[in-house]
Amino acid sequence: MNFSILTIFPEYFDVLKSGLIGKAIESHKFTVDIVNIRDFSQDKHLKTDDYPYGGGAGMVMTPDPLVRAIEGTDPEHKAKRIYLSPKGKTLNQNVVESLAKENNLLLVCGSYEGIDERVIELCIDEEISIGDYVLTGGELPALVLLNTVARYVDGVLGSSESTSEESFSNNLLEYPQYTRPAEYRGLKVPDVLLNGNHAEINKWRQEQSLKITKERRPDLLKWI
Ligand code: 4FV
Repeated sequence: MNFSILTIFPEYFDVLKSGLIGKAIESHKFTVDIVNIRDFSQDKHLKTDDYPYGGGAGMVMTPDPLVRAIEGTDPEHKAKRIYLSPKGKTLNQNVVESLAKENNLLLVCGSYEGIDERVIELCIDEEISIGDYVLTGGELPALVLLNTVARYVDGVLGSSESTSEESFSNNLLEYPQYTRPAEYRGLKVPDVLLNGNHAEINKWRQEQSLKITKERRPDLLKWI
C-alpha cells in the first residue's frame, strides 16, 4: 500500500518516523511519499493561496498548484484521491476497512479556509472528515487517516495485536482491560480474568462490551 500526501507543511509528517508506524515504514510494510504542493506552484513567489472571490475572512488555496501536484503525483489516476475536509463523509471503522482495501491513497491536505472548489470537481474522488470540528489544516486529519488505515496493512500490528478484537470491530466498544498488579490502591482485577476459564472470560468481555456500548454509545447498537 502507498500513501501520497500533498501538503504545504511537509515537516508535519516528521512524526511518521516514530512509533509503530515509523517501524512499519522502515521495514517497508507500506510506503509514504510526502509531496510539497509549493513545488508545483508556477508563481515566482511559489504562492499557493489567494483572496476568496466574494470576499470573506482568510485565504483559499489556488487551483493550479494543487491540480499540478495531484496530476504530477498520480498521472494515471491509479490512486483513490481523498480531500480531508469538514464537509466530507465522517471517518469511522467501516470507512477505514474499505480504504484499507486500496493499493494507493492520495491525501490532499487543505490549509487556510480550504481549497478552490474546482480542484475537487476536477481531481478528487472522495471528501472525508475526521469529525465535526474545524482544524487549521488537513495535515492532522491525514495523519489520523493514515494511522488508522495502516493498522490493517499486513505486518504493521504485532502478532499479539489484531484489528478483530477492538472497539468498533463488531460495532461494540471494547471491554475493560487490566494488567499486573492484580490489586492496585485497593482496586482488584475482576476474578473472572484471573481464573483462566476462557469461555467465562469471553462471556464476561462480551457482556461488558454490550453494557458499556449501551451506556455510552447506544447509537452503535442500531448497526448490530
Ligand atoms: C477537517 C476535518 C478540517 C478546514 C479548513 C482545514 C480544516 C482548513 N479536515 N476533517 N474536521 N479541515 O477541519 O478533515 O483548511
